Amino acid sequence: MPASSTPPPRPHRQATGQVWLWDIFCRVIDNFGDVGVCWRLAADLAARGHTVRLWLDDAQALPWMAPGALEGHWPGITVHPWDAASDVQLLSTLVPAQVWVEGFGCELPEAFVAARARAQDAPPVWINLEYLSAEDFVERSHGLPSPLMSGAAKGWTKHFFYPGFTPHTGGLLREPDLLAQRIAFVSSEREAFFNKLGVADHGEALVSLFCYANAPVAALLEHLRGVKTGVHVLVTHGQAQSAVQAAVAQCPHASDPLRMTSLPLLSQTQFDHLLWISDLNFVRGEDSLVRALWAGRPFVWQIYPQQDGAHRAKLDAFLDATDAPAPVRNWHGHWNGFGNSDVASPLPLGEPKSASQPWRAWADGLGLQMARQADLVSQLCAFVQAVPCAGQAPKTR
Ligand code: TRH
Repeated sequence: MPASSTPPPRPHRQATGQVWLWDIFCRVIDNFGDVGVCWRLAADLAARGHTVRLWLDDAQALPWMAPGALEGHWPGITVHPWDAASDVQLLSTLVPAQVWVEGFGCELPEAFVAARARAQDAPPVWINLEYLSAEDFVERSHGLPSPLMSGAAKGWTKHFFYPGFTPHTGGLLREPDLLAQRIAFVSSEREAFFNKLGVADHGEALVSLFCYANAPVAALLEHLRGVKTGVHVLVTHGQAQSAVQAAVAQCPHASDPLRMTSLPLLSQTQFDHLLWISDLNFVRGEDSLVRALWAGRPFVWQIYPQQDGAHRAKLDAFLDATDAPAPVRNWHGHWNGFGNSDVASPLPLGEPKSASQPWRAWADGLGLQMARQADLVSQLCAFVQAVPCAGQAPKTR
């Protein structure tokens, strides 16, 4: 199923309160999460009636992640190459935005900032959108101002905005109708999903696999082989498929008698559908963790590995903050290389369902609990609205 076969959804444009023009900046460090989060933010804002310019240093993921994005098929969003933000001639023609979002502290192009400062417009509300974490510092840092002491924007203020899992953070990206869409989808669309893939669905337990190349896939396949009702593993494109190939190369029968399907790169919408129909989701990074949480299905998260091992504290903070039961902690330890016991708990698949009740209850309860928290875009708009200079319509050129 080529990802581009799915036309982009026509976002439902509804202005919910004041709307603004946003400049969102995103540098791709590696993998797909930087652009995945920034695109999702842009699409959610545009669907609520805002207008967004998304400045990207690497847009190569957009054609499959959001078909039509580069062609301007998503109302309210235009995508711009990073270097164009330093084109003074171009900048002189642009309407100044009321809000700037610096994705993951990516540092805006100096020429872009200088051009705005020269124009003597009211400064934008400048948001530094940080990475998602459940660690304690997030609540302490969320919303803090950071006055700029030098440079073209000296005297302006940046504001730190932290996504998070508690009411004292910026919340999680969640489109207004997402949970209703998921409920409608699961009851009717599993067959359509497989038909689009051109793959037969024999009713086995479905496991989606989105992981980094170093994930212990051979051990996972060994566990899945023990599931009596049969398992169909849906392997996402890229590192997960490489990890499976390495496991099978190491042990040729590692995947027998599992059914293994290698997926093409899916759009974000199709990726959500994959998570919604699966019985167990292996996700990674940041954005797919949140999407697995909204899927309400048992999941295992492979955290983005960091050189200094800081990711272990981040993982433990998540498991503590969500009060993860023992089997969930056990598998997260194994899957992330922090296994604190030799024996992995049973996975929440097959029978008896009672054995995996704690895991299912955790996953289901987590999504419901987080859905009671205002979503990130709603909180971000309220935050922007509350900043004194917000909404001052800069002089249009
Ligand atoms: O790809 P990631 O590992 O991205 C990571 C993390 O964001 C991490 O925090 C960051 O520091 C690092 O990049 C630089 O995982 P993540 O965050 O889940 O992003 C994947 C995105 O790709 C997500 O939006 C889902 C999307 N996706 C698709 O749309 N289709 C697909 O087929 C697949 C596999 C992913």
